[in-house]
Amino acid sequence: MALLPILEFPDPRLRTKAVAVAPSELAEPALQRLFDDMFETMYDAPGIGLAASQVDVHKRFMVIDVTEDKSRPLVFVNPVIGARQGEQVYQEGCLSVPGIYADVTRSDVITVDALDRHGVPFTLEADGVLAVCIQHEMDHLDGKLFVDYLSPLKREMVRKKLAKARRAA
Ligand code: GNR
Ligand code: NI
Repeated sequence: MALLPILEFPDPRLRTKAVAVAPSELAEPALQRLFDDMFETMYDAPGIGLAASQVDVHKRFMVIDVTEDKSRPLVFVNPVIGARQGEQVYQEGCLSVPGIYADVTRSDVITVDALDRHGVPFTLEADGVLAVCIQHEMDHLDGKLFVDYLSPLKREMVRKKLAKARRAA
């Protein structure tokens, strides 16, 4: 197991659009190890989700666990949202935008189709923070960050704040 470095805004690699995983890749030990390393990295951070894009792997998968006791680790490979209902506002953060929090409006209830880590298809209806997290991670796979929902001025303030924090560190 290993902790992986997480790319941080405004790293241009975070803008890469991830490509679909071929189901045969799921038989590769290296990819299974990467899932485990992503869970370890996410739990260590700590965070509730981590997209492959954030660890500079531009393939369509993410790991999520929104429980307090790490009891529901979920892997989503090639996720697609099939249905959405309503809206919710949630104060989001992101491991790639450390220390920044902002309200984002997203769908309230979603139905997502994906493969699990072994290539078995599943459908999940999600609401609340799980629905927020799935949408946040799927944005990463498309090269999108939650700060993109802010005004350009606020996004520039975020960039400067992170640059200053890095200089201080
Ligand atoms: O750990 C995380 N917390 C979080 C809180 C509110 C909305 C979304 C998230 S996801 C984030 C981890 C992360 O950056 N995933 O990409
Ligand atoms: Ni994020």
